[in-house]
Amino acid sequence: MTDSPAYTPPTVWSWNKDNGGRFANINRPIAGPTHDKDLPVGRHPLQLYSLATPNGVKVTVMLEELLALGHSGAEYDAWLININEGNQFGSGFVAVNPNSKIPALLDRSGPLPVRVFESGAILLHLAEKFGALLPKDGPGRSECLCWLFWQMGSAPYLGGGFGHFYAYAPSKIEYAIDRFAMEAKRQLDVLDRRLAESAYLAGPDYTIADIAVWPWYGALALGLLYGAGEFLQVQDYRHVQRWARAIAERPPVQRGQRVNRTWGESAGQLAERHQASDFDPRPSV
Ligand SMILES: N[C@@H](CCC(=O)N[C@@H](CS)C(=O)NCC(=O)O)C(=O)O
Repeated sequence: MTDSPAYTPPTVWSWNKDNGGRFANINRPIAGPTHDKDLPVGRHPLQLYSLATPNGVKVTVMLEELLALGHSGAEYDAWLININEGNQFGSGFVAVNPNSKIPALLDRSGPLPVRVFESGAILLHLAEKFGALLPKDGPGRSECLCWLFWQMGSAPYLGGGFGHFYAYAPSKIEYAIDRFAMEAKRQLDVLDRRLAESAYLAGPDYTIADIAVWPWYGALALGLLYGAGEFLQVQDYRHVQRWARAIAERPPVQRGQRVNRTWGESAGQLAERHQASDFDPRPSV
C-alpha cells in the first residue's frame, strides 16, 4: 500500500471550510435553514421536491410506476431542488425535511398536509397509500421490507464511501478506496446471490425493494455510476446484470430517470414535471 500524508487529529475537531472537497460549498456541521425560502406548490395532491440523483430517482420511478398502473391519484408536481446551490437549506425545504436532503414529499391529499422524508419512507408511504408494489402480507412483504431497508443501510457505503473516495475526494487514498471497493463488491455479491434464486428482490414480482435498489446497484452494474464499472468488474455479477437490464427497459423507469434531471443529454432532462405531457418531445426552435 502507498503511504498517505501523515495526519494526526487534533484533540477537538474544528470546521475547515476550505478543505477543498467536491461538496465543500454545501457541507457543514450544523443543521437547520440558512435562508428564508418558501417552496412552490402545484395543483396535484403530491408535491415532490427533489433532484435526479439515485435517491431522487427512486421516488420519481415509483410515481411513474403508480401512474402506469392506473393510479391517477399519484399525479404529482416535481420541483427542482438544486443541492449544489444549497436549495436544501431553504426554510421551506427544511420544514418538509429537517435533514436537508432530497427527496422530500408533501402529501396534500388529506385534511392536513403530511410531510415524508427519507426515500425509503416515501416509497413505503406511496406503496401503502395506493396498495401497490408491496406484497400485502406474508413472507413476500417481509422480504420486500428487508431489501428496502437493506438498501437504505447499504447505499451510504457505496455512495458516501466508495463513490466519494473513488470519484470525488481531492486526493486518491488507497486505504479508503480499497476498503469501500471491497464493501461495494461484497454488496454486489449479496444481490447477485439473491437474484440467482429469485426474479426480483422480494420474489417473483417487481416491488418497491427493486425500485429502491436499482438506481444505486442497477446503475453501478450497468457502468453508469462513478465510471467504476471496469474497476469493480461489474459484468461478473450475472444475475444483477439480468435484473438491472430488465428494470432499465421499463418505460416508467425511463420516464422517472428524466424527472428533475438537469445534466447529461438534453433529451434525458426534465427539470420539473407537472403533467404526463411534460415528457413529450419539444419541437425544436
Ligand atoms: N437517506 C436519505 C439520503 C438522501 C441523500 O443523501 N440525498 C442527497 C442527494 S442523493 C442530498 O440531498 N444531499 C445534499 C446534502 O447533503 O446537502 C434518503 O434516502 O432519502
